[in-house]
Amino acid sequence: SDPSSSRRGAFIVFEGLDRCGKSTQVARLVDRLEREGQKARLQKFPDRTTAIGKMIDAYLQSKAEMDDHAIHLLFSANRWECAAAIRQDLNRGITVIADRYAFSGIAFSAAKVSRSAEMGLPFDFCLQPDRSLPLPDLTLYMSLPQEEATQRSQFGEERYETVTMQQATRKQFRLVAEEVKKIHGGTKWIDVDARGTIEEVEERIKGSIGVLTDGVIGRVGELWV
Ligand code: 2DT
Ligand code: MG
Repeated sequence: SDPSSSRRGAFIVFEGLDRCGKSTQVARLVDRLEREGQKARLQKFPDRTTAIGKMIDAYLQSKAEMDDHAIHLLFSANRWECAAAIRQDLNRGITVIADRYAFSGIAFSAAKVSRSAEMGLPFDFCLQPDRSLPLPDLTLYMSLPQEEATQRSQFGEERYETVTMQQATRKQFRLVAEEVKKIHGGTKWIDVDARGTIEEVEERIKGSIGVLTDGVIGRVGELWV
């Protein structure tokens, strides 16, 4: 029998702070794969098109207020409502490229400084709702020094787009990376230098992904399990 039939699509996640070039690179990668005749699709998180996504969108635009725990759970629920389709596509041989995932969920929520306490939500609390979601085969963390991120362009108007919040989130992303390496091993998370031109960064990403987009052998794993 055809050995390639046992391969499934790869689940590749892009993470990073605002203005690191994530969305540009994700779009270019999906374009390239399609040009090469591979089956690939983009999955944006938050997916603002669903009913839950619309609540998240209102919150991010400060059109709605919400308890920190409640919005954290909505971000996770937004992933859960897409989880079955991701798994199904992977098993059909489609490479799924995600623009943000559970790691943004943890880093941003844990970075919040509430008025009542000097800390964000407890790290463990932030981790739990995403437990057993599809496990990314690779997470590319696009790493950009704060000064360079600030130079690239002004932040937008959305909640979290402040230097204070970005710096706190940067620290939490380090802890998230440690957790991924501890639970899932060192090959699942790669820091990519996001400095330089779009083409330079694209080349680095291509090198990090390697042959993953040719397909993966083995079942889709479960996050934090
Ligand atoms: P975009 O600018 O990429 O649309 O993200 N966020 C994202 C969270 O706080 N929790 C999550 O689970 C996810 C996926 C990061 C909008 C903002 O939402 C934050 C930035
Ligand atoms: Mg944004």
